[in-house]
Amino acid sequence: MILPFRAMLPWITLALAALWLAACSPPADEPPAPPPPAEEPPPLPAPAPEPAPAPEAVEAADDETVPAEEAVTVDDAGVAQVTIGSTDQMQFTVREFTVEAGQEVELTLVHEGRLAVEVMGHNVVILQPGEDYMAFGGQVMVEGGSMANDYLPEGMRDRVVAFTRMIGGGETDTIRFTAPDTPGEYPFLCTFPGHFGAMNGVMIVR
Ligand SMILES: [Cu+2]
Repeated sequence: MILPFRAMLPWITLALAALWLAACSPPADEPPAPPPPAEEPPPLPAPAPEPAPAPEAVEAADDETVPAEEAVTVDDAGVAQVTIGSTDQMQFTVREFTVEAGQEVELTLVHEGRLAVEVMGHNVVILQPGEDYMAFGGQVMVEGGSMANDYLPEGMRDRVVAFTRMIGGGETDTIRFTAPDTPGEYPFLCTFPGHFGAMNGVMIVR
């Protein structure tokens, strides 16, 4: 049956009131509304950026060291040709090379950097076997090493097989000497103050 609107009004009002009550005041025995769902988990962190390339200095030190077996070429006259690079990062590019006992050796030191000799000077000083390059390098200053004597005091030169002069960025120095007749390990170093800890190597005579 169809009631007139006026007759339905109280019911409608009641129903609306009930809805309003239900919406606004949940029954006491109902558990509290669950907390709103947790926020969306934060997005995964973006993939880490590519690591920055290592500074050139470090790469140069590691990548440009010439293997001992490639450090020497023998020319038509039988002379062992050795080129040792040196850098503004205080590194030798050759840390070991081998020559024959009594062989003629032509050794070229190249300063591949740009810094002046007073700041980043390098030389190659080859010591007698049994010498300790750390002890020798430390003694240079005690014995009066200076730019004037290429950081190789006169009184220490009898402990040396051969040596280049001290050079700065862009310079080279070539020396020629006869490899000792005694096979063994002949340490070499740069005698510029503070360099011998990083700038050292060994000439092997066989
Ligand atoms: Cu040096």
